[in-house]
Parts: sequence; structure tokens; C-alpha cells
Amino acid sequence: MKKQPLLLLLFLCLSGGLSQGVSLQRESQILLEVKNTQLQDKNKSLKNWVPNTHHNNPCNWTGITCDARQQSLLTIDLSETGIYGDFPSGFCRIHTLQNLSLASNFLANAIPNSLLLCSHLRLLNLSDNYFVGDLPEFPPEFTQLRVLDLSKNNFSGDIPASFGNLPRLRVLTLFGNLLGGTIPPSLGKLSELTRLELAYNPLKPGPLPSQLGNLSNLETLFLAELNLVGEIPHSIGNLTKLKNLDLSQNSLSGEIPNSISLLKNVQQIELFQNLLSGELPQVGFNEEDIVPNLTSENVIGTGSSGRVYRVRLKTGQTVAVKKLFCGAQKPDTELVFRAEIETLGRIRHANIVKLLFSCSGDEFRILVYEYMENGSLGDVLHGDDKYGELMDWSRRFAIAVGAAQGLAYLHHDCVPAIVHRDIKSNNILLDHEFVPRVADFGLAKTLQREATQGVAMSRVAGSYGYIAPEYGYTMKVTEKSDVYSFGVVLMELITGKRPNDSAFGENKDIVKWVTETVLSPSPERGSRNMGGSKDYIMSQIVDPRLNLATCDYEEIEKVLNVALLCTSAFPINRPSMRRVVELLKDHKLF
Ligand SMILES: *[C@@H]1O[C@H](CO)[C@@H](O)[C@H](O)[C@H]1NC(C)=O
Ligand SMILES: *[C@@H]1O[C@H](CO)[C@@H](O)[C@H](O)[C@H]1NC(C)=O
Ligand SMILES: *[C@@H]1O[C@H](CO)[C@@H](O)[C@H](O)[C@H]1NC(C)=O
Ligand SMILES: *[C@@H]1O[C@H](CO)[C@@H](O)[C@H](O)[C@H]1NC(C)=O
Ligand SMILES: *[C@@H]1O[C@H](CO)[C@@H](O)[C@H](O)[C@H]1NC(C)=O
Ligand SMILES: *[C@@H]1O[C@H](CO)[C@@H](O)[C@H](O)[C@H]1NC(C)=O
Ligand SMILES: *[C@@H]1O[C@H](CO)[C@@H](O)[C@H](O)[C@H]1NC(C)=O
Ligand SMILES: *[C@@H]1O[C@H](CO)[C@@H](O)[C@H](O)[C@H]1NC(C)=O
Ligand SMILES: *[C@@H]1O[C@H](CO)[C@@H](O)[C@H](O)[C@H]1NC(C)=O
Ligand SMILES: CC(=O)N[C@H]1CO[C@H](CO)[C@@H](O)[C@@H]1O
Repeated sequence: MKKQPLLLLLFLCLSGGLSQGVSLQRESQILLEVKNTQLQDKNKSLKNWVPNTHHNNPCNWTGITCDARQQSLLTIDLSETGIYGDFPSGFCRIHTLQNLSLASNFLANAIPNSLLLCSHLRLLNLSDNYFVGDLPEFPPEFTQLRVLDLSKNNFSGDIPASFGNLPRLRVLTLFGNLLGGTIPPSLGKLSELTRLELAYNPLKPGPLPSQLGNLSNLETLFLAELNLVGEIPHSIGNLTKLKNLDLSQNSLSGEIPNSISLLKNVQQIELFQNLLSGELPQVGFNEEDIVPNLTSENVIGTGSSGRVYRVRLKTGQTVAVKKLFCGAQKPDTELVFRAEIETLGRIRHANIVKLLFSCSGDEFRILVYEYMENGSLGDVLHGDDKYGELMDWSRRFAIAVGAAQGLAYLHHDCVPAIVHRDIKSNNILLDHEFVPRVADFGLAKTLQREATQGVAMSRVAGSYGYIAPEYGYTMKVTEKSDVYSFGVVLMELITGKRPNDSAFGENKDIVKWVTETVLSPSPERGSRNMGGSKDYIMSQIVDPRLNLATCDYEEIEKVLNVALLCTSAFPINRPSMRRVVELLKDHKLF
């Protein structure tokens, strides 16, 4: 009798081991069958999918994940493995399978009906393949499906209304196909949906259904270029969790609905290229709350185009108010006012200052922005010495990356692209956590897509020390002029010097000084070297207020390299802002 517990234990171990072997044996066979009959593995990505030997089980085959005890197979992820073939429905015979991702391959043809065998899936990702034909229907058996990504294929036909019956769906992305029809109102039933991305499909001209206002968990609504017509429904204001809204490149018309101001969590709104009127409305304040407070004791800055005031509203919120100089001697005021509204009024990005409100009268033009507690990068870097010390390297680096992201957004994500034309440290504002926001869009221009050669300007605008060399003689603006100015800002972050510091010597600006210092021979090595030694260069260039012992030296070097690229004399040699972001974020040196 005493031996019983031990026997029981032994039995449990054995049976556990046995059941593992048996169940995964079946899965291995299915996987091998699919590999051999349904897929072409031209890149030999699945070469470790071989019949089970003693120490091999499918759980550590490429793309396969099992549960912790390796008793059931949960995930097949063969994205970017270079496989060809039809939809491999054989995988559906693995009943424990939850996630099937086959994205970014060469799979083709129509989805067969045998997809119905996959009703146990939670995630199906077929994005970026060559599938054609109608979108598959997902009958009510698909009760588990949470993520469905069929984007970037050549699916055609209508979006099935039955998609609205998938009770657990959280992510639905169909962008970049050849879909027709209109948006089915039934999608409004997907109460758990957080992401809906239908953009870039040649739908028939049709409305944005008001039922989508029922998607109370939605965080991303991406409906660009879908031939949407009619008004934006007021129910949009019910999407209180919405963070990203993109309705750009449609034919929506009418007033932008006031209910958009209810979207308290929104970070980005894009309404470009529609027929809409009005501006993005805001936080419930008006002219009367602001104008009486524009008094001399509230002035926090004065520029060539106007004055900036700090105003505390009745609600307790503090805002920055720019009052533009008016009158005959200031003919540009109207242009500046319009430029700010037409650019800032229609975009939202974490690294771009928010325009909250604008108003104009006979005697005034007023722009209201969120207030930035820590002033401008220029103030902080070049003002009081104490400030400069607060700007340690990691903070400076975070500002460089954030500002680059803001600019990349203007150049690459806005349609039409926006060129800022006055990037400088004084126009990069810092919030209470020193998160940078690009500000001052008074000179900004939108570039039409066809204007790849740049837009001719009537005169050079911008700020001394930041203006790209070609701009002076070609009078054309392109994104690459902003890239140059951004490179100057990077040099300011590294050196802590203003671009026009008198220490550079006569006729030298920061770009010339930094470039010459990098190329100059170091005293101890003599002139045999093309460039000076790294340490010598760094000691000459880096802001003496930075404690080099605590800095990420390689990161400073990386930023210096990016700054030199950005300030290349020829625009063609400068990277795009998107590339700049990549280079800055890349952990490796290039
Ligand atoms: C596969 O996993 C098993 C454990 O389940 C392990 O013993 C074996 O070494 C692994 N094989 C390979 C090729 O990694
Ligand atoms: C497959 O191999 C080809 C040629 O070797 C290569 O160009 C391609 O990038 C590979 N594709 C994938 C997805 O690995
Ligand atoms: C399946 O995908 C979902 C959604 O991406 C994820 O949350 C979950 O962890 C995945 N499950 C497994 C077993 O990988
Ligand atoms: C689908 O897979 C692609 C490629 O791996 C990935 O970029 C995309 O985010 C995935 N879709 C979803 C909804 O997770
Ligand atoms: C997908 O559609 C595009 C645009 O119509 C076409 O150029 C491309 O050849 C199609 N690809 C496939 C695999 O059908
Ligand atoms: C969704 O919203 C519409 C009005 O926009 C309403 O008539 C409908 O009852 C709501 N509920 C569902 C489940 O669609
Ligand atoms: C939006 O929500 C409000 C309640 O918060 C409700 O009264 C209204 O009917 C909703 N509108 C739509 C169109 O769903
Ligand atoms: C703005 O004006 C209100 C009264 O109109 C006043 O109570 C408030 O203190 C003023 N705020 C500032 C910053 O001047
Ligand atoms: C450099 O520019 C700043 C800001 O425009 C200006 O205040 C300063 O006087 C200039 N310094 C020199 C030496 O020109
Ligand atoms: C250096 C500096 O002024 N830092 C301020 C940034 O903003 C926060 C929030 O207002 C202040 O607490 C810091 O003193």
C-alpha cells in the first residue's frame, strides 16, 4: 500500500509524456503534409521542418509556438519566409491553433472555402500577399476571431456585411486592396473593435456610416482615400477612445462637426483633401475669454510677426496666445495667419504644437496654442547657464528624435506635404516633460504632389544661420531645405552654441565650423591624417557643459554624423526626414 503514491506519480509522468508525444505527432504530420503539398518553400526557410527524431519536436520548428508545457500547438507565424502557394488550409486541421500569420509572402489566388475549417482562429494575418477574388465570408462559427488582417492584397468585390457579426473582433484591417461597394453600416456592431483600417480601396462613392459612432472602443480609424462623400456624421464624437483619425483624400463635405471636440484622447486627426469647411473646433472657449487678458504683463515673447502672451483661462487651463501685428505696414499678417490655420488646424501629432483656437477681427488676428511650460529649445540651450546644465545628453537626444519625428510627419505623412521653412531651436518648444513640439508655421507651405522640383518663392524666408545654401540662389523650397535647418539644430544640441556664435570667426557659421573641425588634423597626429582623432574632435565640438563621463559617447558621434549628412551642401546628399528618424533611432552606428 505504501508504494501507491509513487506508482501514481510514475503513472502521471508517463501518461503526460505519452499524451505529449501522441498529440504533437499528429501536428507534425499535418505541418509536414502542408509543407510538402500546399507550399513552395523556395527560400528553404522551413528546412528544419523534418520528420520527428528523438530530440526534435515541432514546437521548435521555424514559425511554430506551443504552450508552455509543449502539449499544444498555438501559433504558426510564417510571415516573411518567402513561401509561395495557395492559402494553406491544411493548417486549419490543427484544432489548437490560435494565431495564423502568413503575412508578406507570395501566396496567391482566391481564398478557398476550406478556410471555414479555421473557425477556431483568434488571429489571421494574410497581409501583403497576392490574394485575389472576393473577401472570404466569416460565418458565425468564427466566435474566437480577434484580429483579421487582409491588407495589401488584391481582394475585390464588396466588404461583406457579415464581418459585423464577428462578436470578438478587435482589429480589422483591409487597407490597400481593390475593394468596391460601400462601407457596411453593420461594422458598427463590432463593439470590441479598437482598430478599423479600410483605407486605399476604390470603393463606390458612399457615406461614412453614422453607425460607426457605436464603436466605443475604437482607437484607430483609418479611412483615407475611399471615395467617401457626404458629411462627417456627428456620431463621430461618440468615439471617445479614439487616438488616430484619418479621413484624408476623400470627398467629404459640409462643416467639420463640432462633436469632434469631444474626442479627448485624440492625438492625430487628418482631414486633408476633402471639401470640408470650418476648422477643428476646440476645449469650449472663445474670443471673450482671451482678448481682455492680452495685457503687457502677460507678454512672454515678441517676434517679427507679433506678440505671444501667456493666458490663464477661467477653466484653469493655461494657453499661449499669438496676436499678430496688423495694419498697412504688415502686409504679410494675413498670409502668416492663413498658413498657421491651414497647416496646424488640420493635423495632430505628438511632436507638433496644437493650435487650439483662432479668431480674427478688423484689428486683430489671434492664434491660441497649448502652453509649453519649458519654453523653446533655443531659450533652454542658449539662455541662462543653469538651463544648459539641466539639458543632459539623454534629454538632448530625446529632443532630437522627437523633433525629427514631428518634421518627418509633416514631410511624409501629410498630404499634401508641408514644408516648415523656419526650423530653428527657437521654434522647437518643450512641454513640461521636455517633449519637443515643432511650432511657428507662419512660413509653412504645402507642397502639391506634382511639385517634386520644389515651389518657387518670391523671397527668401527663414532665419539666419539655418537657411540651406541652395535656397538663397534657387528660391525653391523643398523638404530638403528643412532637413538642412534640422541639421543645424542637431549641431546646436551637440555644441550648445548658437549657429551665429561669434567664436566661429568671421564669415563662419556653425555648419562650416563643425565641418572644418571634423576634417581638421589634430595637433598630436600632424597633418598626415585626413581627419583629427575622434577624442580630439569631440573635445573641440561637444558642449563643455555636458559631462562626457556620463554621456553616451557613441550616440553623440552618431548624431554628429547625422548632422553632417543633413547639412550637406547639395540637397540630394541630404537624407529624408524619415531616414533621419531611422538613423537616429538605429542602435548601430552607420
Ligand atoms: C527541441 O526542443 C526539445 C525540448 O522539447 C529539446 O530537447 C531539443 O534539443 C530541441 N531541438 C532543437 C533542434 O532545438
Ligand atoms: C528569398 O530569397 C531571395 C533570393 O535568395 C531573396 O531575394 C528574398 O529576399 C528572400 N525572401 C524572403 C522573404 O526571405
Ligand atoms: C495571438 O495574437 C494575439 C493578438 O496579436 C496575441 O495577443 C496573442 O498573444 C497571440 N497568441 C499567441 C499564443 O501567440
Ligand atoms: C500582420 O503582419 C505584418 C507583417 O508581420 C505586420 O506588419 C502587421 O502588423 C500584422 N497585422 C496585425 C494586425 O497585427
Ligand atoms: C494587383 O493589382 C495591381 C493594381 O491593379 C496590379 O498592378 C497587380 O498586377 C495586381 N497583382 C496581382 C497579383 O494580381
Ligand atoms: C448604432 O448607431 C445608430 C445610429 O447612429 C443606431 O440607430 C443604432 O441603433 C446603434 N446600434 C447598433 C447596434 O448599430
Ligand atoms: C452618442 O452617444 C450619446 C450618448 O452618449 C447618445 O445619446 C447618442 O445617440 C449617440 N449618438 C450616436 C449617433 O450613436
Ligand atoms: C484673465 O482675465 C480674467 C478676468 O477676465 C482674470 O480673472 C484672470 O486673472 C486673467 N488672467 C491673466 C493670466 O491675466
Ligand atoms: C545670433 O542670433 C541671435 C538670435 O537671433 C541674436 O540674438 C544674436 O544677437 C546673434 N548673435 C550674433 C553674434 O550675431
Ligand atoms: C528647467 C525648467 O524650467 N523646468 C521646468 C519644466 O516644466 C516643469 C513643469 O512646469 C517645471 O516643473 C520645471 O521646473
